[in-house]
Amino acid sequence: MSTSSSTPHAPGAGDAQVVAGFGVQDESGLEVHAPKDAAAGVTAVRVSMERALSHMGPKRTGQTLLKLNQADGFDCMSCAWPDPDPDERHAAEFCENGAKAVAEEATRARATPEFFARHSIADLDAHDEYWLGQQGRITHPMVKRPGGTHYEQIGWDDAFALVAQHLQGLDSPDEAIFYTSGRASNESAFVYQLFIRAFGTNNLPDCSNMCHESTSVALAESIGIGKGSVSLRDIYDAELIVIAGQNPGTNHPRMLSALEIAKRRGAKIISINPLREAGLVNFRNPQKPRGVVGRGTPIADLHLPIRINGDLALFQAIGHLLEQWGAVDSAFVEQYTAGYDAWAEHVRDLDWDVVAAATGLSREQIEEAARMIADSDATIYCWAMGLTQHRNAVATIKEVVNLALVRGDIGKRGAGVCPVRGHSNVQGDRTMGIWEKAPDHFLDALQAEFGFDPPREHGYDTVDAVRALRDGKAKVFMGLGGNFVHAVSDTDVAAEALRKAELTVHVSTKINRSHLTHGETALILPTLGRTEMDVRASGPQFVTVEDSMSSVHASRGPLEPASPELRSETAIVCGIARATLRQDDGSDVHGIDWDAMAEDYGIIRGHIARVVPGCEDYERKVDRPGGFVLPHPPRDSRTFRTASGKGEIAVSPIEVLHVPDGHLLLQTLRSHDQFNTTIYGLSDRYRGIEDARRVVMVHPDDVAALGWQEGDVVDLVTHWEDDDVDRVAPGFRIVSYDTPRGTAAAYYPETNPLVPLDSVAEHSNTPTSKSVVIRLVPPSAARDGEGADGTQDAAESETEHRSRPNPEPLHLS
Ligand SMILES: Nc1nc2c(c(=O)[nH]1)N[C@H]1C(S)=C(S)[C@@H](COP(=O)(O)OP(=O)(O)OC[C@H]3O[C@@H](n4cnc5c(=O)[nH]c(N)nc54)[C@H](O)[C@@H]3O)O[C@H]1N2
Ligand SMILES: Nc1nc2c(c(=O)[nH]1)N[C@H]1C(S)=C(S)[C@@H](COP(=O)(O)OP(=O)(O)OC[C@H]3O[C@@H](n4cnc5c(=O)[nH]c(N)nc54)[C@H](O)[C@@H]3O)O[C@H]1N2
Ligand code: SF4
Ligand SMILES: [Mo]
Repeated sequence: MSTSSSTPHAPGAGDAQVVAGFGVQDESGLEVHAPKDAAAGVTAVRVSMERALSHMGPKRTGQTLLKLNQADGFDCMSCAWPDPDPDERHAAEFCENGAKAVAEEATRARATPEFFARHSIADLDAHDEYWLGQQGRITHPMVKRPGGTHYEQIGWDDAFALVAQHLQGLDSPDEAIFYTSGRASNESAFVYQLFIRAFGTNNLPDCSNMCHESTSVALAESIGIGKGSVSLRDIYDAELIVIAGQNPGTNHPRMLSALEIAKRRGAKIISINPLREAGLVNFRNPQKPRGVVGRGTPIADLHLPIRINGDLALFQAIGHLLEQWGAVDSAFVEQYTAGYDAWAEHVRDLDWDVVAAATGLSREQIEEAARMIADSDATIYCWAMGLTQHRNAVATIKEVVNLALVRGDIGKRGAGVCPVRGHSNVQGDRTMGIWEKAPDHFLDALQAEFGFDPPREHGYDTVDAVRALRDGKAKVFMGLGGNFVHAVSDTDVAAEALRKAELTVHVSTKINRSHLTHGETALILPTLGRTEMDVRASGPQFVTVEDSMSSVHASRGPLEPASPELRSETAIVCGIARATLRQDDGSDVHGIDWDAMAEDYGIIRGHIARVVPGCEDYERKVDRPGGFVLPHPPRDSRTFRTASGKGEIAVSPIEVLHVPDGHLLLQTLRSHDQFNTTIYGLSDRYRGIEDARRVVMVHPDDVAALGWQEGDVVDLVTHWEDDDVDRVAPGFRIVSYDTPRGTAAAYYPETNPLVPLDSVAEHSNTPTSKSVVIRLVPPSAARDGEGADGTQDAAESETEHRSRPNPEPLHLS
């Protein structure tokens, strides 16, 4: 065992130090280095190529990467960052994490029926997400029958009949839940919501409920549309870009190329983040000599190391200063907004002590940011999960919009609001009607097109879906992509809920935890991915997607499918719909021709053109290079379809999250080597953390003040007063890290057991994954054995949820 040094792990700290030999998990190989101060560069290129070659081999690597994000190729399935105009694209128009996503999908590994015969479900469930993902693409439809221990092969028609039989047997269509993850194409999403509504429910939870729902709610109320108002061109033209609660170097890497262009044209950048994320410090563009051999491009001009959840207070303090300085666009406010006076009165009353407590920032730091905003004639506000996953997330985002509105930064070149979406087509899925609260005008259009009366009552979102399964109100769960049980909060509760289902159905590319946390009967329906050719009876098909900036375009996969048995998501959904809604004479209840849509996606696009606002003439517009941009009234004409017909400036009280002594405020975030619940590897390169995921990053002074040392193994415990349960995520190693005092960070999904199901954002019901109050306690092994300190606290409460430790260390030695 190597020895540890307790040198604080802060930027600039020295060479690599190996931390091992502590506590109960010394077999894992955690390695801690100083965090990087630049993102991308040649290492990113090397890692992309290594990953691609090892998973796909040279031929598939060439076939895929050269078609990635090209106008005649396929859309990157990783994040929703937009592509430059077709004439501005490079031959290699992708990033390291795009290449990893492609490699993960286009891998040569296969999980065949023989594989499932060799491994019982219990056996598979003993492995971690990384191992599961490495087993490769699922090749055949698989079923687990009641009482069965293994998944066995099943034919497609039998699988569809099985789903139909369960759905038809329900007392009400509302006993079924249909989840969507944001990788589904517009075509598959459209037929999916059509089927679900034709079946008779609005139970359409999606990953957005856990992601940017707070954004959608806040923007819809403030500016009348739940989407961002900027284009890539605006980013290039901005004078100032504010990036709050987002880690683009890892999660939207090509955003750095856009920021680099903006910087070189004179833009300033403010980063608001508890962590000094590498991509926000410096970008080494591998496409440019300065990124390969030079010093790269410094990104943030000002970094505000905000305390977790301090953003509402920060933006309000900035509003206060702008109002005080008279740095308000009065003409814009007068003509286009409502609520200014009440807001001005509210922010005039600001209490700087409260701001200091909430943000952990000095008044000078906040004034510097406000001055930069006051001096800019075109500011863009970008944000992601660091703002959306808190109790007050909707209020926080409205406060961001307030700044854009009082400065006249909406509907102006180089300015606007820019929520940066996660999944590559999460925004498109919503546009296509994947929404448990779809508005009446959408349902009216559906009715006019298809002649049936869609249900109007709102359905379950993700949190309500778990509650419904838990309480026996829902009996069938279907997921179009995603890994529901591992993505949603309160893992133990969610797993128990899903296991109560009579039927679980997953349309998936690869094995994941949700297949192993199954209902009495369970189906895995393997599907084509974006990298693959989709040939139907009418010929080769393409699909369409919408990026974070409302640009819609076509995607065509270049590869032979991973198995001849695979079907497209669209064909699978149509198959289930046909089987479920078929009458005795073989016709569809509502006369919908599912077979025709499955064979020719052009027919679906014809329906989309007539049902979805802004999609008129869809077929022609999507198939031109670069596609088209959907209308956005505030951006296009400063038209606000809100209650008042104007941009609403909202008033929100600041509340400071109370963190008792001896506790920390934990955020759960992504490493550089994962896509949500898919774990590509164990390297969080930019943060200098290698070969381990069960780590908790804590400020060195807090580590000492709490009586620990770096490398100690602890359990993370949170106490949720509402149910008086201690939730425990066991076995995390402490890494000293430059995060504000009193805060901590650890990876998702390992930390999901800590987020109580009922701990959600007000108005959006999004789990509060970025503000969990925790204690570090001695590991359960020590507590169970000797009653060491901490035992008392954990044992006091009535119940304790202890999540099964992820068996990761086995794979780390
Ligand atoms: N490679 C890769 N790409 C991805 C994904 C992936 O897993 N891997 N996931 C995709 C998806 S679905 C999404 S939604 C996006 C997510 O993209 P991000 O939102 O960038 O993802 P997170 O890792 O959750 O990072 C949140 C960031 O917010 C900061 N933060 C946390 N709490 C606060 C706070 O209270 N205030 C402020 N100001 N900052 C805070 C964190 O330090 C971190 O930098 O990425 C998408 N792209
Ligand atoms: N604690 C905590 N929890 C979080 C978050 C957090 O920051 N912290 N983030 C939340 C966010 S932002 C999100 S978006 C959710 C993510 O929630 P999900 O979208 O449900 O999760 P993913 O991990 O993206 O789903 C991965 C699975 O999708 C399947 N898949 C991959 N490609 C395809 C495809 O082309 N078609 C089909 N049908 N299936 C495919 C594979 O089987 C893979 O296992 O998690 C949320 N949960
Ligand atoms: S920025 Fe996002 S969409 Fe673009 S290549 Fe990278 S991962 Fe893919
Ligand atoms: Mo997301």
